[in-house]
Amino acid sequence: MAASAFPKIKKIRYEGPQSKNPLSFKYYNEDEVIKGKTMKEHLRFSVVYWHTFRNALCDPFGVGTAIRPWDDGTDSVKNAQTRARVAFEFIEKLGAPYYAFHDRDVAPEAKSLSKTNQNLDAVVKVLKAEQERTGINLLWGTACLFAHPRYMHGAATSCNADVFAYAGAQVKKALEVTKELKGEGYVFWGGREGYTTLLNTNLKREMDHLGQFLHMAVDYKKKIGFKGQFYIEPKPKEPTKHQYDSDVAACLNFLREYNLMDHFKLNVETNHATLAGHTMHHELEVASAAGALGSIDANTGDLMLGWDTDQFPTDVYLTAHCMLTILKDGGIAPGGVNFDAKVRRESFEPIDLFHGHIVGMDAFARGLRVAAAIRADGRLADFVEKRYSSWDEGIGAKIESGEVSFQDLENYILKKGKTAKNESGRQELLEGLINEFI
Ligand code: XUL
Ligand code: CO
Repeated sequence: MAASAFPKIKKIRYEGPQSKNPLSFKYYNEDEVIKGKTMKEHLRFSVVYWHTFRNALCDPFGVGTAIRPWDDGTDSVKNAQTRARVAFEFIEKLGAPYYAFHDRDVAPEAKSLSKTNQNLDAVVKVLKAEQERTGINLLWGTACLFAHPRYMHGAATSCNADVFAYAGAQVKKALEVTKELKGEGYVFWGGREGYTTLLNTNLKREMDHLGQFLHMAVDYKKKIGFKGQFYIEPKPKEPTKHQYDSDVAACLNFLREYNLMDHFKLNVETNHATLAGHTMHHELEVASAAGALGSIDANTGDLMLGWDTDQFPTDVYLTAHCMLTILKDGGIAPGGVNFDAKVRRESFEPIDLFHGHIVGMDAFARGLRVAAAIRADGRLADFVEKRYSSWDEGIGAKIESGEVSFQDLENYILKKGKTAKNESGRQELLEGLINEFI
């Protein structure tokens, strides 16, 4: 057994809102039952490998600041194996039940694909042993199809057919590895699947290729008997100017157009929603309405900044809104609340990784408590139900059942003379109602 990477940190425990211990949960009490499920089952927290263990915390103006004593500065398989053990020590002490990774986060890329796959296998062996030792599971796997220079023009949407082939081979292996680790899902985020200028881009051809690529993934999933859920993760821009999977509505349209709806749900990320000019609440509701709400990448942007800052979520209004939709949708499983979040460049010490996650987990635990209480109270849902009561009988019910034409509507209105009185939307009152619970 290697030396502990966090020797001074014990398992993080729930101490309640009165506690002043920063290394404790104030709201996340994993075994507490809320509406028939424990908080652990409701929230299904997941730690991401890329930000937590691979992000050096650089920005466009400066080098990385992160102090990660377990990294020896080499890109060796041995270092990657050590890091995997450190990752599990961290996740175990934090008490998150899941993690997520890209293939290239966990193991170094070599000169050839076969050597790269060997590297991956060598680290997957450690991940598997650590999963068995700790009971921590893989929420989802994915392939990094955007960092290597070969993917400069995209992966499945590259103008270079060989690059499409390489990406297919890479996803094939990533699916095998995800299955090996009993992953509960697999994410496709279209890293560079988009364009920076239409002057050099055949948009239709690129989108067709992406559709074909995803069908090949579905076929391979069936072939190897991988039962996990496939997700598409929408994002409007960054790294490209325009991404094909720009928001939930665009992804749903894409999935329908290419006949993929039966095979995918959406992994909705907060900072991606805001970059698309939407709230997270909006994106979750659009996904839920289509029966396609799968999982969430829990983070937040900074509304004063126009890029993907991937901060830990701390705003209880945000988490309460997320949990209202998630509870209404029947829960997030087999997805989870995945912290696709990084500490700030100034928060460079290993202990900051704990602070970021503890604060994020507590913010979601509070959001869950608030949302469950609002639902139990019932006034919000009642208000919405009553607001639409004109659709429950009379002309409204007839329209919904599809029995009426424009001619019937004209006859109805001519006979009735004027429409029923509109009622107030009571937005301020409802905002006050939410505040009663926060
Ligand atoms: C990028 C992003 C990715 C995906 C996985 O903005 O969110 O980390 O979650 O590829
Ligand atoms: Co993400």
